[in-house]
Amino acid sequence: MTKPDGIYPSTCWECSTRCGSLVTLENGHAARVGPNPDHPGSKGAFCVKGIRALPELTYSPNRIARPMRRAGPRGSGQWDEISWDEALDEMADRLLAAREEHGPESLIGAVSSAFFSRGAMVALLMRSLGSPNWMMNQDLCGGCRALSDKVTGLGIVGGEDVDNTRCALIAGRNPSAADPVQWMGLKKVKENGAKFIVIDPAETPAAKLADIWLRPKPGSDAAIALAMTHVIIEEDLYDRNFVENWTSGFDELRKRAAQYMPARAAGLAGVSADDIVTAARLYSDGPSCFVSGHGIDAFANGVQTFRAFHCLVAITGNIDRRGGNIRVKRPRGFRNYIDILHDPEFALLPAVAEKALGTDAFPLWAGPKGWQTSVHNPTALDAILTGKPYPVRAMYVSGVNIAVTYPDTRKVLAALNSLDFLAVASHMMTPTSEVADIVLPKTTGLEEEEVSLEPSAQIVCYTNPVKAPEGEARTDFDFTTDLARRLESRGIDTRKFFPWETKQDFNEYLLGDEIDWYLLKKQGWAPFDFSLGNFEEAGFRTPSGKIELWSQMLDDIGVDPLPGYETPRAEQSNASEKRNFPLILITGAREKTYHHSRYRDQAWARKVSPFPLLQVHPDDAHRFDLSDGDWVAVETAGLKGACKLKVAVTPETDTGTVRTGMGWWLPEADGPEKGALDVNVNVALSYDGPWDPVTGSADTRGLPCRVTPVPESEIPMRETA
Ligand SMILES: Nc1nc2c(c(=O)[nH]1)N[C@H]1C(S)=C(S)[C@@H](COP(=O)(O)OP(=O)(O)OC[C@H]3O[C@@H](n4cnc5c(=O)[nH]c(N)nc54)[C@H](O)[C@@H]3O)O[C@H]1N2
Ligand SMILES: Nc1nc2c(c(=O)[nH]1)N[C@H]1C(S)=C(S)[C@@H](COP(=O)(O)OP(=O)(O)OC[C@H]3O[C@@H](n4cnc5c(=O)[nH]c(N)nc54)[C@H](O)[C@@H]3O)O[C@H]1N2
Ligand code: SF4
Ligand SMILES: [Mo]
Repeated sequence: MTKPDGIYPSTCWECSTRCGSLVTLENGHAARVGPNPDHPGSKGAFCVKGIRALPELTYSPNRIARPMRRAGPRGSGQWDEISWDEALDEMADRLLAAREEHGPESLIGAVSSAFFSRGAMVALLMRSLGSPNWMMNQDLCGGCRALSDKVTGLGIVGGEDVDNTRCALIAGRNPSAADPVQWMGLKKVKENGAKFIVIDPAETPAAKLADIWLRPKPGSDAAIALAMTHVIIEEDLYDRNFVENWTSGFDELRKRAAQYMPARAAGLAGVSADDIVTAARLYSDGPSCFVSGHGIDAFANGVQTFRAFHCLVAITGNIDRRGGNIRVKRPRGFRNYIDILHDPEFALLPAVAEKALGTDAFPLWAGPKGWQTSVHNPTALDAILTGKPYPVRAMYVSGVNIAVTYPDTRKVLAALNSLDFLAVASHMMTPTSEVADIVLPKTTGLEEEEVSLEPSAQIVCYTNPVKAPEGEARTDFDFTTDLARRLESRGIDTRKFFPWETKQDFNEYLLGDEIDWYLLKKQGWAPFDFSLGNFEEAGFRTPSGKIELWSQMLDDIGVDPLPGYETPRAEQSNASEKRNFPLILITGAREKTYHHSRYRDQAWARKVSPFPLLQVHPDDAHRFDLSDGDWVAVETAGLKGACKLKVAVTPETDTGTVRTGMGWWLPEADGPEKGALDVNVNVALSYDGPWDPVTGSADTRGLPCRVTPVPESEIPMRETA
């Protein structure tokens, strides 16, 4: 129901930064969305996606208004609008038909992460049908960081106290584009005298402000972190007290780090040894805050790279102190979505849970002991295509655009097209929903209620459903529970997994008993009590009960228990590969206007960022005879396909390294792929490995590539839409 006109404190739900917002309702219309200056988490920071993209998405003529059923051949673009009853009954029948014919594990879900409530809904729906299989895209996102954090026992993901730090170590992170709150905080502490150490092959806005900027070869960061560790130990700059009381494996780490003398690491990473030494001294003079990002995650050595940095954070005692990396705190009784998935009450029988695809190879990632209990995506895609180790025939996708955001677009589309049944919940038609059998219309962040924990500010945030949904859109909670009830009436015991009647019940269940609901709703956030450095009381969740510099959990699965460096992918190439693929590709550089594949139909965004760009260093432009504005085809050594991008000649990227974004497709283009086979960088990437031995992450950066001109007749777009 639309609320009376007025100004409502809420939380922007477009990304995991969760800025505090103020939504103005005028004549029942969300006329303005803007920052909430009184919000203790975001402190008035906000971005254009919250101001422009969210309301525009909500009122977009492109929004899916009603459930739809495919009316022609798959991908033909022919749809019949149907009622929710028809859509959910058909979904229940088709999922049960696949289950009957091929077994419960032939059903699979897909979602972006368990961070949002839809993640829990997808996983619980699969479980209620007896399937342990659901994909999430965290192997491509923060999965390596999360796993390293977990096996090391830190619990610091999201707890960067940049506001109070004296030194920020910013590695593989471009906060100016990715996170306005973090970026505002960083700029402010810098003005107040804090130091920046930036490790990034690109000259980002943070690198421009840096006291020391290390420009490594992509994928070589572990060498730098280990060398910094060596210097800090050798020069006795570590926190002896903290190490003795709260860590294990220090001697082993010391010996490992001693293999990375600054001169050697400098050679491996292509940076200066003096800079490594200066960075180590600066970082040890804390409190220092490790600010990490996707640039050192999501690649085949991501966990070991993060382990090297996480051990550095630990031996300098920068854990759970002001200005350092704060351990995640929670209100009493609070549960996040991941807690639900690990709660025995919602568990499958062990024999069923262990069937999750990829559990054998990646037990700390997939299956019952896995980080979020999901599957290894490439193994799941292979199962869909080959029927091995068992058939996977029906899929439910919610809140992820996998035909654009997973590597190897052709393979992903082949897998989706081969399914017996595909249902997709989305706001608008995407390359993923175009090949569905049933499409479900979703509410936006102005139309649904969400609660979530903000670990860096120690508050709980509230997203206020200020207006009634457009058309017949419903929330993920609402229609998934409805579907579960329909499955129940068909004889499946889904109630155990969906005990809540309303979203409000569900949110109250998550909140526990400390948070004041009234206050939360009224001001859009609520504080809770917490203390820093309570190691005695809270402990560390590792086998030894300490921070494990030498990791028992990694040793148990046959992975190096100490952080290690591995020769980057591009340097492992043989001579002929180096000749054929002379450049190194970085993907994923964020654009302020877009959130991954979202908002690609919004005119203002396309005006600001009209083209998918490939940054090329002036030296390489000269070497390969490329000019600003040329259209080129980028192919990687896996030879999966070619992505067409427009050259931007700039010294922002390093010599020998070309850098692009991600998420491009063209809502206005013909065919079900809508440009996903043309301008989407994932068409050129492989998902077939090498994989990180812990998370199964594939390389989305550091890839050997080549760049060739695109003939005039094959240029995919002329100007803005
Ligand atoms: N506007 C906007 N904001 C977003 C998003 C969005 O799509 N749009 N997405 C959100 C999400 S889900 C995520 S995961 C984050 C991602 O945002 P970030 O965590 O900042 O990640 P990236 O922009 O992929 O990469 C950060 C930096 O890593 C560098 N890099 C690449 N390879 C290497 C390497 O080998 N070593 C080092 N040291 N650096 C390297 C890149 O040059 C880049 O400057 O952004 C979030 N915020
Ligand atoms: N090559 C390469 N690939 C990458 C990356 C990279 O750097 N390089 N980055 C990776 C990273 S870090 C990430 S996080 C992923 C992002 O991958 P995705 O999660 O696929 O990205 P989005 O474009 O945000 O897709 C979200 C979709 O869900 C819909 N949606 C949004 N909110 C809701 C909701 O509440 N309910 C439902 N049902 N639908 C909703 C949106 O309309 C949109 O279609 O991409 C990964 N892929
Ligand atoms: S950074 Fe932008 S999109 Fe993300 S929560 Fe804040 S305002 Fe919303
Ligand atoms: Mo991400």
